[in-house]
Amino acid sequence: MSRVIFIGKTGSGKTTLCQKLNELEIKYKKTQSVEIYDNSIDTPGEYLENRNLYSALIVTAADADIIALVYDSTEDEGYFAPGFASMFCKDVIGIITKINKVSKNRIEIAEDRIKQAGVSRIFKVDTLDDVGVEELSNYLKAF
Ligand SMILES: Nc1nc2c(ncn2[C@@H]2O[C@H](COP(=O)(O)OP(=O)(O)O)[C@@H](O)[C@H]2O)c(=O)[nH]1
Ligand SMILES: [Mg+2]
Repeated sequence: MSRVIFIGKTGSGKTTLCQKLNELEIKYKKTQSVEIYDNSIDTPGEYLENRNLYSALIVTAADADIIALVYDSTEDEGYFAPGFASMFCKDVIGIITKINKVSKNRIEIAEDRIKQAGVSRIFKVDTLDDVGVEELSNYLKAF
């Protein structure tokens, strides 16, 4: 299995995805630093929210095979600037989370924004409800 790094705002669902994909108990824990799991790398939301920390993201991403931009469909503000994905010279995918909590329209807005960031593929999941996670997991396993 390839190693994926999750990048996204605080609260977007990165840690929950790590726990789910690594078959761990799902429990809330604030991510204070980079955390390495068997097949995933979890990052604190601050790395994305603070531009001065972009270099930390790039260095941390060097250890991953795939970059996943995690986008919370319940949030109004998009944090990924157009072309954000080109910072990394690797496959960059987009993951839209919490899709069971929002209307179709909001998911489309999220898709639009994350497409502009330059992702190669988009996965739509609700990790807590176990929607779309298998498809994502299969993609990562086959990569
Ligand atoms: N309904 C729903 N809640 C989610 C989902 N993913 C994460 N959450 C919740 O959102 C909150 C933040 O998740 P967390 O994984 O800690 O976000 P992180 O800051 O990106 O690591 C937690 O209360 C999770 O239970 C999802 O797909 N659906
Ligand atoms: Mg976290």
